[in-house]
Amino acid sequence: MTNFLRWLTFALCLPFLSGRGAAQVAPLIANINARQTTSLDGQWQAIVDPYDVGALDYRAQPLKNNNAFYKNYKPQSESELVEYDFDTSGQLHVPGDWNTQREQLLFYEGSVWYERSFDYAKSPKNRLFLHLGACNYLAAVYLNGEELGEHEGGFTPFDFEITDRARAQGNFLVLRVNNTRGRDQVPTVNTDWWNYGGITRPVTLVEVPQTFVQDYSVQLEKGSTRQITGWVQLNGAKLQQNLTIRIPEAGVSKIFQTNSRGRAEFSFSADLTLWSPENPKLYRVEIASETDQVIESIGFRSIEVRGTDILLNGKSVFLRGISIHEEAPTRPGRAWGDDDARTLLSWAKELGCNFVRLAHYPHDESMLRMADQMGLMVWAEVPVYWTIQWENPPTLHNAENQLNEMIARDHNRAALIIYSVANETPVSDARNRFLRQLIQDAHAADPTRLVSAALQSNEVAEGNRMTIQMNDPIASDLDVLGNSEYIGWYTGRPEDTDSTDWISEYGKPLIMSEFGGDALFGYHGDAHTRWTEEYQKNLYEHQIAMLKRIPFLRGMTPWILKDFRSPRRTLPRFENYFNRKGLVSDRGEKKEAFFVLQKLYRELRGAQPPK
Ligand code: GCB
Repeated sequence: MTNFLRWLTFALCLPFLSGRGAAQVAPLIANINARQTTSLDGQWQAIVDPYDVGALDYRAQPLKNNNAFYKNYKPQSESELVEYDFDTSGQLHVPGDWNTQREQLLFYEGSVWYERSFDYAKSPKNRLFLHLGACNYLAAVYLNGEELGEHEGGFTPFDFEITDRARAQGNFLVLRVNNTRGRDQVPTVNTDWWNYGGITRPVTLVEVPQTFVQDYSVQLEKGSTRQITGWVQLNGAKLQQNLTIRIPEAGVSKIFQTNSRGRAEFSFSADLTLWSPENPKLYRVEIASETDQVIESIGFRSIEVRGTDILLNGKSVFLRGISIHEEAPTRPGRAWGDDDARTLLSWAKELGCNFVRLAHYPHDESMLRMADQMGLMVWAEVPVYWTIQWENPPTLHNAENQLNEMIARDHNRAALIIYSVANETPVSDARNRFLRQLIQDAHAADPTRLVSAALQSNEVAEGNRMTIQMNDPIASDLDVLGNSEYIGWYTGRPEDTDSTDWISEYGKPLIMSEFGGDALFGYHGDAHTRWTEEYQKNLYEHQIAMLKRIPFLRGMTPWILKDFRSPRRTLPRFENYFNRKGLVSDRGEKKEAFFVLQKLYRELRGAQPPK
């Protein structure tokens, strides 16, 4: 079956399955942790369904009878045939990837059905939403035997309104999550990370008033360090309301009115202590309408580009970064929640970082909030990775949707300074058009932040020196250039960096978004023996010497903080399905190269880039 047909089957069976029409994915509710919530995390019943028998009959037609798993049907008599049973099918923890919860699911790609029951007595005055932090990759969601809707994209949150569908007692929620890779998907079939499937982030019931504060932007205006400009969006029947925005510590208390569409736009000045890695100051911001109130922690800082400089709060800054995959620090599987975020970001802090690249897809919201608190600037990314179907309009639509969902969730985080729209994508007219659309979308959704992409530059050999010229047609559209290179690992020897020069005609700042090489922790040898810590250390030393000579370099995020699982990495002894380019092993042990980078970052701390 082609991917398109697979998705079509997945999507088409939905409307037939349920009695009522499907609810839509609701506009995302910002900052759900500040609302009245009930967690649905814990052990869920789970049926592994590699042939999708829970959705399709033996003619591959959508199932409409009680054999459809979302009905959670029980036989009514001893003679009735029902070939599934959630209650006796085993459990999976939510949140969590299924791959690392059962040995036989390590490489599994397909459907798993999840079920859990809950009681919930909501106030009759209020509305109820179901919030899913992330499900990889496709999710179809059903409540009490009726379809709520579906969602595509493995790393962004989505909500459904269930006000009229949930009952006080005996609800059952069923999800079909499918992580089959597809050529037309985002990401596509080919990646260098584990395709962890499942309900990988928390599931939450959110109770809000009839008309509630759905989302807001309270941010410094681009280029300003004291003008706060933003908007508030109400959702509900009473759209025209008085609205108060208070920042008590800064002495701010302002009153606005929302218009007939429930929106208020505002701009006012304030005397603020600015957020920075050295002083990650967060203010308590209170947004109150007549019917609802939300409390947020927001930091205020400006981020701009001037020539080849990146200016944080008006001052040139060098981004001392590291790339991070969303893998748990010291146990197998996807990371989620505050504890994992704190450990991963503490390692980055220990390295001396002021910046992290959250590769290659949106990470859990807790990473962004923890970065806000710990003082780490963030590069956030969508999984437009390698060879996306550039010519396929649904693929573009999907990428745009994932980008917008990421921005909708994170646009109040001071830590977040750069949106990256792509990673190492081959230049073509169709690709350029696709990425230009994403760049435009990011700027339109959030004019205050910078947009970048990890590019790959061309090498031009001249005598015994190598010149690498930044040249990519989309470079002109980006605020900051990203570039990934693997001199000393995939090309040449680490020493080749000694005779490599970089040029760029764009007059823009460059972040070296990747460089590195693999080392197995504890494996030692000489500096030219692959997989040794000495090889990786030597590579870092030579890379750093080269990077210091790039006049327009304003940051780097070497690849990568921690070893991570990848199905592409089959070599026994050294890889064993792990990419070993981590500075820290999969068990949290620091390799020698960690200390090389740490030394550089200690030197650079506080130093200004060359003028
Ligand atoms: C890259 C990719 C990254 C890989 C890395 C590698 O260029 O962006 O996802 O994991 O190289 O180790 O090859």
